[in-house]
This record gives sequence, structure tokens and C-alpha cells, in this order.
Amino acid sequence: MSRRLWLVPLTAVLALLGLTVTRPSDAAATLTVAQAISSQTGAVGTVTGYVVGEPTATSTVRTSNFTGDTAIAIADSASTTATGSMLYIQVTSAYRSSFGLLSNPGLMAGRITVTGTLTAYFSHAGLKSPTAMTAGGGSTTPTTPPPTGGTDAYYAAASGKSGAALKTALHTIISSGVTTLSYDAVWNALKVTDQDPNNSSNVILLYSGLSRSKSLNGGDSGDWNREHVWAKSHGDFGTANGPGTDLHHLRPEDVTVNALRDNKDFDTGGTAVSGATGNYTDSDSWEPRNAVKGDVARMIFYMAVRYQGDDAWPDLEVNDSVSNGTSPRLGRLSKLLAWNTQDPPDAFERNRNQVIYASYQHNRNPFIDHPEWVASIFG
Ligand SMILES: [Ca+2]
Ligand SMILES: [Ca+2]
Repeated sequence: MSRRLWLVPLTAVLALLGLTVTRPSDAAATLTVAQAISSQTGAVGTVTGYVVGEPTATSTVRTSNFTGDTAIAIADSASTTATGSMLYIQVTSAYRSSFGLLSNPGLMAGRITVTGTLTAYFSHAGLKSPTAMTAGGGSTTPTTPPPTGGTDAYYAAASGKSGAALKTALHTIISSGVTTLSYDAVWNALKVTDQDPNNSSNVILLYSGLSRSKSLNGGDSGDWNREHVWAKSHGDFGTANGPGTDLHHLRPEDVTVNALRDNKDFDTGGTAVSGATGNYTDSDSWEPRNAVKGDVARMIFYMAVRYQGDDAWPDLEVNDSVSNGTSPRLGRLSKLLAWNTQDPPDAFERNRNQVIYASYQHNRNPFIDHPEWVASIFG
């Protein structure tokens, strides 16, 4: 018998015995929730996912008004509502004060990583007897990959279009099937979308570029908070689910720096900003540091296309002014156009676009995927 022929029956025998060949490196890999659901073997595993509720029965998961600290449900997307796509986690006494939803409702939509026994809980795919639970994705979580086959399918309806027709097509694409977040859920989402690639305990602050602990979210000096890059007073859209909670333009920023940016339009010039090296400001405008000039521009262009006044929200548009006040306008267009070219999308910006698409809102910023579309629509 040749060696080649011998290998086939060996594999078949292993399959009959219910065994699979596993390389040692695979044993330590962090599982997705989908992988954990299909691996209910009674073995110990580590799973990462987003907190989506409190299971109270096999097919019942509470998403508010939590009743206890003893169980949580996690999923691969923060907006999952189908219990079949969830893993039920037993929260034993050692972890209840930190990971129970009654005590910590702010965990909702945050990512956690848990190690324990992969076995049924509530007669549902589960993980019991945890030996480790941590907030965040763990240090080994890879960068979220782009969609299989790229984004051409997502943008199919915009193919071959330019100018106003392109804007209209993109508006429809990025406004379809969108999940909106509550303003409270934005905290945990930013801890994922803006995680420091070199330190999973931290987020990167937009203007200052500093890496700061995720746990320092808040309103005091030294904390970071939720910067609306499209200042929310420009259109006065507030923080109800909508433009005021749209992750595509919300970024972590130091509380003091955020207050200095205030609701100013963007432009070059001014004096150096204390605590945010490379940023400049004067009485009516803000100039971000070079490394995020393009990021800022693409966020603003996204908002102008996403919000067209055909829903409950104002039609946001870009103009060349820096004295827009509370009108739904933001400037300065000529500088934003230049910044988009000067600072093209990098890995961090592309990753956050993908995370927002895959795990939160299910829409993309077209100008990160196709920066050349900026000039076609706004040039
Ligand atoms: Ca950049
Ligand atoms: Ca618009």
C-alpha cells in the first residue's frame, strides 16, 4: 500500500472516532461565539464576544431591566437579537460584582473575554464554571478582517456613478439596514473601535493621539469622553439614537481638549493647543494634527452623505464657512478636501470602519473604502 493511500483511511478512522487533528497552537486560540456554539464538547475554551443581554430561559434574553448577576449572553455582533447566535455564560459568585448585568448594566455592547467549560447552560449553547473573565478583546485578538471578497458587493449600486448620482446611491446604501446605538452604548463601542493596537486596555484619543485607559471614560479632568467630530450643535441633533450616536464620527478625546474644540468648524491656523500636540485653534476654527486630518475630513463627508433630511434628522452639508453656528453645516470644505488627499486612510481607520460595520451599525464610511469618491461628490 502506498503512503498516499494510507492517509485517507486514517483520516476516516479519526472522523469515525469523533476526533479531529488539532495543532497545539489552535488549542490556545480565542474562539468566536459562533465557534463556541459549535464546540459544545465539555472542553475548556476561551471565547470573546459582545454582551447582548441577560438570559433568563432557553430562548429568553433580557436587554434591559436586568433581574440578576448570574448569567450573561454574548454574541459576535453587539446588535444580535437572535438567541440562536448567542452563547450563555454562567457568572459565578467571584465574577458577579464585575460582570453581572444587574450591577453593571453599562456592560451592554461591550466586549468581554471569558474562559470556562463549553457546555450547555439554560439548555442552550453555553459556557459554565468560568476561570477567567476580562473586559475587552484580550491581547491576542487580531485586527478585524475586511469582508470576504472586499466591499464591491456592498457598493454595487454605486458602481459607475459620479457626482450627485454617486452621492444619492451612497446615501441609500449607507442608510439601509442600519442599527443605531444609544448614547450610553457608545462608551463601550468606542472601547472596541478605538482600541490601542498596542495595548488592549487603552483607547487612542483622536486629536491628542494619546493612549489612555479604557476605564477612564467620564467627565472629569483626566478622563476621556465622546467627541462629536461633526459638532452636534451644527444641526442641533442632540444625543438620541441617530447622528448624535453615530460611531462613524464619534471618537474618544480628552475631556479638556474636547471642550477646547467646542463646536468650531475645521480650518488651518491658530495657536498650539495645550495637551494636544500638533493641533491649532483660534476663535472660530480647529486644525487637527496631521495624522488625523484625513480621518476628520472623511468623517465629515460621511455625515453629509448619511444625513439628507429624508428622515427625522436635518440635512447635514459641508460648506466653505467657519462661522456656521448652529446651522446644519460644517466647514471648511476646501481644507477638508485637501486633508482627505494629504492623509489617506491607514490601518487603524480601516479597522474601525470594519468593526462598526461588522459589529455595531452594519453600515460603512464609503470614503474610507474609496477616498477618491470625495472629489467626485464634493470637489
Ligand atoms: Ca490618518
Ligand atoms: Ca446631506
